[in-house]
Amino acid sequence: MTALKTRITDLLGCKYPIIQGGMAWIAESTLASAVSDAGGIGLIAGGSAPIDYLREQIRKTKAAVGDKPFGVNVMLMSPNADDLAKLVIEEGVPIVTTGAGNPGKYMEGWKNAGIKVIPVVPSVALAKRMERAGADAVVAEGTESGGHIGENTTMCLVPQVVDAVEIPVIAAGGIADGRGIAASFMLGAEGVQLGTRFLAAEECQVHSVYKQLVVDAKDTDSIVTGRYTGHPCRNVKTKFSKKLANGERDGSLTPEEFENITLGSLRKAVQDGNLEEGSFLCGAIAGMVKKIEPAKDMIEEMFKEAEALLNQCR
Ligand code: TUI
Repeated sequence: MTALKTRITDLLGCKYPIIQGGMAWIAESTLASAVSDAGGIGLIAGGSAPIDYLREQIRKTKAAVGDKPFGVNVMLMSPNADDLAKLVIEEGVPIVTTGAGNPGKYMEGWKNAGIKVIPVVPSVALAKRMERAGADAVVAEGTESGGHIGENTTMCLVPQVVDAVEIPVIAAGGIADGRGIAASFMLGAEGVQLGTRFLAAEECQVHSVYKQLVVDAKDTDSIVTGRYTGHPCRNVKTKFSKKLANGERDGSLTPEEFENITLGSLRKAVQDGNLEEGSFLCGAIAGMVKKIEPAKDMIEEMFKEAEALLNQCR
């Protein structure tokens, strides 16, 4: 069986049209290298750490993957986004994805440096703006995703973005197996981005408490908090996230108090497995993630299944 070839595999030079989500505090060189080595695109999360640490992560990944492609996600709400935008150019990073904002002011510099730029977008309007600004592709990310989310679902957003732009579209949000990949292709996507499934990769360095929460999650175990702050976030349901949701609902937490309590909560989840004060971001598909295994096994199994399903439709 041959791997699915699309404009995304051509553009990025990878075997499989799959990108690992640039999960803040989570996506570092060990996971990124494993995904890229397996034929996908591994991403390093930029924005959750000091520039020198990220430089080291980029160099480690480069050394591990040789000439295979990898990327960096630039989280645009990060206070060091400007420095990160320069770093990816200095370090010759081949692919940049962006999240949580409009990367317009960095586009020219990145394109002049030969970087393939793929903004994550939650709407048709932003997808069109990004195409006009010179994006090579977009990730259309549905509200099923973990972390900071938009409002529209993957099922509704992806085909509308596909219809609105000429550049290739990568689907994200609620995809964790070959069926999700095949469905994304049926909606017109030419690639997929997965975060939650890779939380359970052997190479993912999150605390074991975090991995176990994902593996144990059932369909109703994700919850969205923080809508009233303007930065809604999807998390695993825990005592902490339920307390936040209640405080938001009954008005006992002001948006400012909410922001203060959640400051640093992602680090507390990822590094300390702290159930009292940590935000364990995950997508709505966590209920389907049941096994901790190497990223390579996940990717190969998912594409075998997706290709078989898509062949049935030919
Ligand atoms: O960025 C993500 N997911 C994330 S970022 C993150 S770290 C964080 N920490 C605290 C507060 C907020 C984030 C955790 N998860 N996904 C991509 C994504 N981008 N989702 C939604 C957007 C987005 C939203 C608005 C992209 C562009 C946008 O544009 C607004 C504008 O300026 O037009």
